[in-house]
Amino acid sequence: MTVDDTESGVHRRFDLLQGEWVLVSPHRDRRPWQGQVEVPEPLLSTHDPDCHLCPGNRRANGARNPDYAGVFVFDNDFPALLDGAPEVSAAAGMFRSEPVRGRCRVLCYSPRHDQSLARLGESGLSAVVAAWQRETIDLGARWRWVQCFENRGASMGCSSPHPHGQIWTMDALPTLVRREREQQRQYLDEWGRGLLLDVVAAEAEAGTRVVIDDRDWLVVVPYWARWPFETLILPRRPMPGLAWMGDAEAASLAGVLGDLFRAYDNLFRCAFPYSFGWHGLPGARQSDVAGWQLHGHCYPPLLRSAGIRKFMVGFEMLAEAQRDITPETAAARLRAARGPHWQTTTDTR
Ligand code: H2U
Ligand code: ZN
Repeated sequence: MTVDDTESGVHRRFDLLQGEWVLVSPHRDRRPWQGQVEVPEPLLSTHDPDCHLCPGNRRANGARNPDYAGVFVFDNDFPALLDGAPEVSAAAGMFRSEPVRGRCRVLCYSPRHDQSLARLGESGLSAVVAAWQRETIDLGARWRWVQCFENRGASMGCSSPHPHGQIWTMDALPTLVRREREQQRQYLDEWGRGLLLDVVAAEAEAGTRVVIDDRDWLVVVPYWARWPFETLILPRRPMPGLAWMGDAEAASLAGVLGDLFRAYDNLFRCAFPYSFGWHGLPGARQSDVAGWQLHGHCYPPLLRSAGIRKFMVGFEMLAEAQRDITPETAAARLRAARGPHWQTTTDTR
């Protein structure tokens, strides 16, 4: 089956990075929808006196934020992982457990409450890219895994509209990361080449799933995407993690991210929700490096409009992931949505 005749045919695609099948049912986004409709994000002011993340404001634990001007990084006041002596010991057998340590940080992208990756502009985005790189290198000296990520929008469980992401570290490899490491290792053993470098070459040649074709980066809706408008951000050269990225690549990444997140916002003319994050090695541990290539995953839930999202429930929870439009259609729609942010012409702030 070629890519072109998949629009009408139900089929499965294999996710080489996670080692899982994805069911593709292209016709299914035409089914009637009388279910939940997402509420649009409200218009935001540049500063919100009640926001825990705005400059000069008090956080939930009473600490006061500095009057910061660029990015601002602090230790999460409600961390999911703790850096102290473990309070539990390992247990073997049926009910297996192990202690885990880590540190959680919060990264505010901008002092402006109404900003977002889509609207930061290149200098603002460059500061965010530099912060991801700096934090990863600093934290990577101590921790086995450093996870930079962002949940954007109330529908993704984001707790505050202030533009921010999070950084969690762990002294173990998280489950999904371990799986991707095994897949990349296996591919290297079998083919003698890096999986994601081969994906870059194949996607660039096919072109149908490419969203942004930059000199240093390629953004695609991956062949095996689960979420309707899911994208994968890939460096064009071997690059195990953010620490390996050069200045020119960091600058082009800032441009690429602005381009991508504007396209998302433009697609349904809304503050497009998503979970986004980097999978990159924090340091040069030899055993982890084999075949590993840095990549960014963007998982946005919206399907048909600003109000109608894809739910990963039922069959997806019990059997396997299923998508409703083809990755090729999604990529074409994202390509068409690229350009200036839809609010730049109507925004008078
Ligand atoms: P999310 O919006 O993705 O939940 O991230 C916000 C994080 O900021 C969240 O983990 C932290 C929360 O614990 N936070 C603080 O550390 N201090 C605060 O005063 C508010 C929120
Ligand atoms: Zn704020």
